Amino acid sequence: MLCRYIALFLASGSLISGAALHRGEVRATGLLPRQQRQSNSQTCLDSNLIQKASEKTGQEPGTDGIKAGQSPSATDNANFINFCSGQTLTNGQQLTAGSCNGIPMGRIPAAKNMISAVIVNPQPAQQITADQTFNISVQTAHLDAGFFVNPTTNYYTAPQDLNQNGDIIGHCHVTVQDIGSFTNNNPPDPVKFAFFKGIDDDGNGQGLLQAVVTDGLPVGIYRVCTMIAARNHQPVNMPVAQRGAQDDCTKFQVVAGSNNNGNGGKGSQNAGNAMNGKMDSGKVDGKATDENSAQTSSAGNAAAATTQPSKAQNTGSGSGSGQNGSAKGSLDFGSCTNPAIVFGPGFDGRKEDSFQPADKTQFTHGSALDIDTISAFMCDRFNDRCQASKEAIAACASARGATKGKTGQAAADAWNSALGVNNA
Ligand SMILES: [Cu+2]
Repeated sequence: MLCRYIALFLASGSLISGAALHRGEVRATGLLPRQQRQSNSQTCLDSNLIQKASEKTGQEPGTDGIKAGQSPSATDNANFINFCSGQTLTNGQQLTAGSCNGIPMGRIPAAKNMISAVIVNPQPAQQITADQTFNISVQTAHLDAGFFVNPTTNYYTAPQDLNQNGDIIGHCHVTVQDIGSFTNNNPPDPVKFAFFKGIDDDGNGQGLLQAVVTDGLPVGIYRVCTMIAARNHQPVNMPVAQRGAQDDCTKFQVVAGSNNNGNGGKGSQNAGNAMNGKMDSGKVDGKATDENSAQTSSAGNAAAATTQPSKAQNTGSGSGSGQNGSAKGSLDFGSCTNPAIVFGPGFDGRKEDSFQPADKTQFTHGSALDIDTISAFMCDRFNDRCQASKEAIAACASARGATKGKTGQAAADAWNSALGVNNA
């Protein structure tokens, strides 16, 4: 349905392209019956929403900011509402042959709400053992994470939107590609990736998001990047061009066996060979049509796998004092990846602040007003469901001790830092 009488609204009175008219219909005359106007109004652009800037190329003499070398902008007097006319519409699908999407960009955050991210794990050049489950962790700021629409039917079907704090509502993807060597100067083929995951939860509730790479990766040199998105999977739009990036990438190495040091060079040499055939190893076939295809189902089963992030793999980099989260990864939580507790308002519809597990999938417990209820439950889970290590179970008990006499956020902080999942 296209608006048939939009010309009425255009101050300039300019005509809409003939394509906007239904075949056989008479061009709008301004004499349409009232009833018909009302039924059409949903598909008409309000006249006060027309952005006049789109009428100009930006290269008109005397224009602000004009410089040699700039391109003229395409123009349209009606917000490009019919831009996709005659083309394949995206219409909610991930069309590998390409398409045209006519959905508006939506709400743009203030500069103080711009998204930023850093990959916490793996660290740059970190060596990870091949074929062993590990986590990709991303600390984000100003992303209201955990909002992830159906990627099969609603890809790009709605504009970017903001929450009540002005932060973009959406989620983060992580994508891992084999790059052969740390100094590879060839852009990797985006169709090929070794691991991909759209992270559909809000992690620890404080911006720390995780994806489990179940059964790890083959030997190789890899690049991992974030691709932060609004709710309908579109790349996020920011208010100013000059800024720090919203995404992060880092490069790391996957090495064979348990030997950590000394064989680094060998590992990189092997990587070149390992690269061939990796993509048809069955780990990932680069199926690009389904957002969370390759790894979502296995990530969902990660409860059955063992996660051992970065243990003994930090080659003397930073176990320094007071380093935020320095204990991270030093405890083996078994199949449970995120034993953090969060404190705040609105859990389970509560008005008052309360505690709850950051990951309610792994720790299936509702909110509680006292941390003890949650922490006791979680320590039980360490035992029976997560099958955490003895050390982690002991740490759980002492983390409960650490919360004694504390309330609110201080109690949650004490718990999280005792378990090395503190990232506030
Ligand atoms: Cu997505």
